[in-house]
Amino acid sequence: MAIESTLLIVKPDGVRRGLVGEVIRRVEAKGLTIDAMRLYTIPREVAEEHYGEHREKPFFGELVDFITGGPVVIAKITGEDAITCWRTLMGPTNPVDAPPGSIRGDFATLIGENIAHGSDSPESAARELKLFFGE
Ligand code: D4T
Repeated sequence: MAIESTLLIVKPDGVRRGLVGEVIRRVEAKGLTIDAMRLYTIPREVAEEHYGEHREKPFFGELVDFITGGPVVIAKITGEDAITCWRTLMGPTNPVDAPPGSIRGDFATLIGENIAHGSDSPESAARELKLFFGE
């Protein structure tokens, strides 16, 4: 158990569908704190760095096109085990496997349009918060 900060992104599909309020409501209801938040259109080079681990994957081009294709909401959220808490609120990456009650389980069917992002480790959180908030 430790106080952590992590990166939250409401992806372009979530913003387009008017789900920002619903996502943030769940984060606040869980007890996590929003330290910073803003609407942002991700530049291509930032998206390519963010998803660098997937550079060789067949879905990389589509992934970058998608995440840069409209405004997102980025937030720094903090709390007890915030990295795991936020990933549990989202549910598994593939919405088909995500249980009802999770964000992806309740609102998505496609792996390429899965509403939200969360850092997957303390190392990723540090890297991603620096990339998006410069801290
Ligand atoms: P993000 O980073 O979007 O929160 O996703 P995850 O951390 O949950 O999952 P990930 O890094 O494995 O995948 C990143 C991103 O790529 C999309 N994706 C993934 C896809 O379009 N097709 C695929 O086959 C996979 C594995 C979805 C999330």
